[in-house]
Amino acid sequence: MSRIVTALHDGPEGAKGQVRDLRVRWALEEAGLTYQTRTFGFGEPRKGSDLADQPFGQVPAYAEGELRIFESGAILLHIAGQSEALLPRDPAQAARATSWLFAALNSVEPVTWQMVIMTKYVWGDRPWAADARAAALDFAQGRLRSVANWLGDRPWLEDRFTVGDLAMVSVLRSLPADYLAPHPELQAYVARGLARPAFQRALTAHLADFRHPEAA
Ligand SMILES: N[C@@H](CCC(=O)N[C@@H](CS)C(=O)NCC(=O)O)C(=O)O
Repeated sequence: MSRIVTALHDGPEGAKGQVRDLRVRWALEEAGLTYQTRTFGFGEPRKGSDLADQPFGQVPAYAEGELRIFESGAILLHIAGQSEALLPRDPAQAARATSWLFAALNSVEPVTWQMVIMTKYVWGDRPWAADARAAALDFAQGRLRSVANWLGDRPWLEDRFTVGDLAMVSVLRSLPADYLAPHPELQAYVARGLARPAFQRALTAHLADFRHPEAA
């Protein structure tokens, strides 16, 4: 079965090591599934490739045989469905893992990455940016506190590592270090996730694609 993940081979400062193909690669590595990548330049027109049919023109998109999927969350869920390493067989446990996948991408990522980073890098020169950033930070810290309280001293969000942790760690690791500083539980949790050999393999492959623009 062929599997292809779209990724970027260049991008703005800070994109390297952060683009969301990384979480898909991580899931594939955890599941022990092989894949190839197709890379694009940042903002490069992508017409002419069926994998460019990501409705928002973004990466990652994913092809598996004839199947085409977009949105990192949907891709993660699809991959997790193929591997007990990511999704427990027990339906109740699988539902909990799925809940955390959605929580990471729906309740945490928009308020942390989108709001906080947008007010700094994207809207940073607007006159209201500083106020918006302070408010966004405050709100985001509330969400981080909720995750930290849930986690307590447990290693993972539920009884074992699942795709929910993969998504949550992926979201949290993208934050500037000082955002996590008030939450040692989250710092330890992220460190645990990043120490997984599958993440390290995924990161190495992600960085390798960035280092070789001619690989497109
Ligand atoms: N909600 C989407 C967000 C995808 C996204 O933001 N992709 C960014 C990289 S992380 C992108 O493609 N940016 C480059 C571009 O739009 O050309 C997902 O989770 O897949």
